[in-house]
Amino acid sequence: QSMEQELHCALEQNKFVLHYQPKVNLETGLITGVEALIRIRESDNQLVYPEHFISIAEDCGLILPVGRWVLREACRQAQEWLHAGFDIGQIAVNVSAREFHSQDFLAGVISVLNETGLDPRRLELEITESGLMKDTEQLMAILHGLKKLGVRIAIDDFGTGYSSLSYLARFPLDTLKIDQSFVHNLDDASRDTENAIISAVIAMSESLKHRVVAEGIETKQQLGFLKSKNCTEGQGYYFSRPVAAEDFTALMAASF
Ligand code: G
Ligand code: G
Ligand code: MN
Ligand code: NA
Repeated sequence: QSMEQELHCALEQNKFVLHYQPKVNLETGLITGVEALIRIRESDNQLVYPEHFISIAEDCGLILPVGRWVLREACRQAQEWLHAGFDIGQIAVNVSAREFHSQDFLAGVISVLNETGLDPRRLELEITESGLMKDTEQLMAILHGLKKLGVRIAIDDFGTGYSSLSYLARFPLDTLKIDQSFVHNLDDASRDTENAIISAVIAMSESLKHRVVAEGIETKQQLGFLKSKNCTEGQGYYFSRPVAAEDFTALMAASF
């Protein structure tokens, strides 16, 4: 069976699941947000990870229904946690360039928010730099439309694309997520470069009044370095791997 067939099948038979990873305040360790990450659950309970199917879904167009499912399920789950009294901060959803540029993207977001009753200010959309590379009026209209609703916009994997800072500064963004490669390489001989890049991104987000989130924190040393650079938020295995919804509930219950 081809992956494309498997994706069709996963949609029809409800085989997608979301796992959740916390974003934390690096000073207090408290949860500031939660990122939803998609997987396919096979009939034998094995998980298939997005690296094996997201680019295929993008190529064949199935990313549109898949993305809609992700958005709806993430908003539904966020609303459930909020009703149960857990302050999850924002729920963050990854959005592919192809979804973001589709005609009815904004209408889709509005309809999911209405359906689930989630406060738009609770939603953050993560888009990669390449997703913002088409400088069209339509792109600006979508960004401002989201902004007007109160939905936050984050740039994911920041530092790995080729967009110029002057280009990025024109967009109404809320958050920059420092790509995990910079954080991981802090341990290597090349750390002067990573050090400089991370410092520059943090300085830039301060002056643009954006929030900054460091991704892929795995060690106490990496955490210490980021704190010394006044990085306020982070995410990574050091705090928690992405986990199933019920495990995320337990994690929140334990931290209050
Ligand atoms: O855990 P991780 O393997 O979950 O994710 C790998 C990659 O897949 C990341 O780049 C992430 O942004 C992407 N990804 C995860 N979930 C989604 C999703 O729901 N939609 C899209 N478009 N990308 C996702
Ligand atoms: O591109 P995006 O940032 O959305 O993807 C996040 C990806 O990074 C997911 O695959 C997630 O499982 C993974 N991830 C999250 N934290 C860590 C970490 O501390 N180390 C590593 N190696 N991967 C991580
Ligand atoms: Mn992401
Ligand atoms: Na990222």
